[in-house]
Amino acid sequence: MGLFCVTMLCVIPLCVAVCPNSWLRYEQSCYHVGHTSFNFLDSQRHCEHYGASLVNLETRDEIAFLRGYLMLLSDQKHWIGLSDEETEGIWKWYPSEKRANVTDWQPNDNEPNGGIAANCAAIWAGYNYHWVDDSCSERYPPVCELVDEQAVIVG
Ligand SMILES: [Ca+2]
Ligand SMILES: [Ca+2]
Repeated sequence: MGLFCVTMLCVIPLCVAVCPNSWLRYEQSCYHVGHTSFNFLDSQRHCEHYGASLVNLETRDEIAFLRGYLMLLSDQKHWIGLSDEETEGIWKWYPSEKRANVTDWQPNDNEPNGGIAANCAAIWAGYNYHWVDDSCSERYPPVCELVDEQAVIVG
């Protein structure tokens, strides 16, 4: 095996997907910080255009990685794939519907505090890159995540 991997770097028996241009590798995923602003759903569609999804932050390490990266970029505000649109107060990753088990809400302002008017989550420089809930119709650039198993393996 391995020899037929075209878009993969292969260290037999392990194939590591190469991230697309301008995407950043961390652990088993590639990340893309968007520059164009969209509402939450159009942000997800924008990520899907790359075969990716809005970023899902499942671990403390992944949260810290992305927070540090956005700090470096000094970017203002980005959608992440977290929503409580379906049930108020129950925050789930989009589109997997998995409940968030670790979160990074801004601690000093009682986030998430927007109730039914704010059902989507963003990372915001104004909160030192912690999370804020916001109206899903607001427009911010997305952070997209391409998980390795989502990558197209050309065989
Ligand atoms: Ca992830
Ligand atoms: Ca809400």
